[in-house]
Amino acid sequence: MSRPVPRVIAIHDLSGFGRGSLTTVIPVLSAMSVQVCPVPTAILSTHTAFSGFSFLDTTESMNAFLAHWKDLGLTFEAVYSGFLGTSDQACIVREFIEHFARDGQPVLIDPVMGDNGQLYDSLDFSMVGAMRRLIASASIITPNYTEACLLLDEKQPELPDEQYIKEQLKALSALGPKQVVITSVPEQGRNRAIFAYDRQAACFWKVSNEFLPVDYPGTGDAFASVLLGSLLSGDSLPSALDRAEQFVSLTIRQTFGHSHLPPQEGVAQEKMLHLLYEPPQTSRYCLLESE
Ligand code: PXL
Repeated sequence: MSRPVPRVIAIHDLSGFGRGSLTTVIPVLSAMSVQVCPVPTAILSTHTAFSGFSFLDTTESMNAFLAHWKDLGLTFEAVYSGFLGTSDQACIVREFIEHFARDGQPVLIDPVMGDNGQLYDSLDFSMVGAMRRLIASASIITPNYTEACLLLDEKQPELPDEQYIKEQLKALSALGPKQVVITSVPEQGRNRAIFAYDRQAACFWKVSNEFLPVDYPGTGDAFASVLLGSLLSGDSLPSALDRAEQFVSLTIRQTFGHSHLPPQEGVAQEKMLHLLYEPPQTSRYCLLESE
């Protein structure tokens, strides 16, 4: 019998302060009527943009979750991974995928490694190779522009043209995932854009967003979570992009207006979750010319 709500395995860290990873994934997907079953990859006092964070490696408990969930015969509608505590954990994520997505369930891998041309503190370059191998098991990936360049071992051109990004999308798809989304791509006028590619449909899509002079950690986690929730509800890839972009942009604008709030604390997502109860009211995506 089918379930009233889809169930997702969410393999991300739990950071106690500074919104992001599981403290974003759980409320966002729950608001979209998805049951989240978390597998913490590490427990941190804050995300890594704060100095002095504590870090507990939970690799052993990931193995225990996997074994127990297999014993229980649990089934899930998707597997979703993000920030990993160590590069060795990529093998465990692959085991979750091999067991729990063996009937073709969607697998979204957000290869969380860095932003603005830099790796996050706590990670080293062994994570790049591990993520490159892991995305072979994904059906969809959502790197930001920095992560796309790391995965492809490319220098990061400051202002890539559309052709360059299309080549990146195809090259990443050739590593395994049939759908690829690259976020935070720099554009003229300091705007950022999201590009996407669907290999089977041979289509490229783009959604641009307006520049604000601030970076909030955790917005990539919100983006990927809304995207997955939207796809699981039956939306097309471009509609899911729209929905994720609108949620993140509106949440950033709502937070940015309160200029006294420290950006490290993340976006005021709690005020905006209600947007996820309804489909979006507008659509802005563009279909780009195919090759
Ligand atoms: O939002 C990505 C992310 C996830 N997990 C941890 C992080 C970050 C970004 O800074 O530090 C622990």
